[in-house]
Amino acid sequence: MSDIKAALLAQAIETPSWAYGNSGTRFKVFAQRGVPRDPYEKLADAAQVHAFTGVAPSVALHIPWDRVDDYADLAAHASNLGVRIGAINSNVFQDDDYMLGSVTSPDARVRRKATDHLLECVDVMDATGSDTLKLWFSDGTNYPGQDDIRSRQDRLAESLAEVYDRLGEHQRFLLEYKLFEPAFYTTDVPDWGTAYAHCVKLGPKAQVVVDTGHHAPGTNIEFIVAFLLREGKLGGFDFNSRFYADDDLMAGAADPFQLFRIMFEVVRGGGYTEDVAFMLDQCHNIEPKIAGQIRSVMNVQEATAKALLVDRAALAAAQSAGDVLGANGVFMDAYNTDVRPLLAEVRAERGLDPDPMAAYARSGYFEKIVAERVGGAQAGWGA
Ligand code: PSV
Ligand code: MN
Repeated sequence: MSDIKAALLAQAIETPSWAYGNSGTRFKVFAQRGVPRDPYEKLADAAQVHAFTGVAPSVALHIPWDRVDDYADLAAHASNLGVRIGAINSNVFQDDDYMLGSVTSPDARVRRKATDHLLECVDVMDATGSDTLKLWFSDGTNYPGQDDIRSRQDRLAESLAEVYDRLGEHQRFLLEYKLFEPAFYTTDVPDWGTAYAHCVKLGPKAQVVVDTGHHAPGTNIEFIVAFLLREGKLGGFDFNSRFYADDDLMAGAADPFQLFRIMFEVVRGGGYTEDVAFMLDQCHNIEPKIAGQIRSVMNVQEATAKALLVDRAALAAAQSAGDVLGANGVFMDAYNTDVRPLLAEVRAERGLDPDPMAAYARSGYFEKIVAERVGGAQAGWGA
């Protein structure tokens, strides 16, 4: 048990800056009280999640949503708050120029502009000390015949190679795939296989990131995780929950069993190290944001604890004996264990309140930011 406790204490779950800003759907972005007005305030909120859970020490930025004049100053601010800058997320999907694609656009000028933005993100990594660039492309087409599918792959490969060459010794990029949206006919990086093929060709600093919301319903995500880990190509996760499409709901809220199965493959595949980044990519459209992040972090912790509890020796014995029901029983025993007392103990051992949700609610932080953050423009999806 002490091994499991040590492993749980060592976990690091990265929260996204954009989770603290206002968000919504294409129908309506709802404004909530106390929401940050700038990246500095987003970091302050993220630091609360770390303060109460002890396992959320880094914060992902999204450029240009988190653009500031002085990134070194932003990194110093993070450090003063007890957190650090995590992955830098590029954004080549919110500019009129990108209507027909960014790095895969048929227009060479647009491709240049998009690649230059990705290179700018590496500059931000240099200035903040971040070691991870996250690339997601909304590129694709809406109609058959609209553009040449294969040429778009060539353009993608060309841009990725340029960015890859710009990476420093301790930097890497994670290529994210997504089945569809906003493109509805073809998407240029629609699945893990496409992302994997590009990353293999580029080399060890290119890895795949699995956003749990980016698959067709029924996809066996843990198989993808097992496969990528075996190939040394799993760079990390964007955890979130989905009921229908890319819903970006709280991790572990829709299907905690799936999250457990994924975490089991991570543990089984030796990915429970710093090399695989456990990031959240979610929005809190209708629930309070900081508390929503704390809940999500706790959900990931619970899935992790259950995955660590699987009796691997008993499982292997049942598997090699062909004992189908026995093996499934070992697996389900771990899933059905209530790990909340164990996690409460782990937190207490770290000097934290065993109940982060209640401790945060008692802290008065929410009331403080509601009172203080008046005036200015609240950060929202897109800023
Ligand atoms: C795209 O849907 C995505 O998952 C990418 O990670 C983006 O950068 C992020 O969402 C923005 O919320
Ligand atoms: Mn994502």
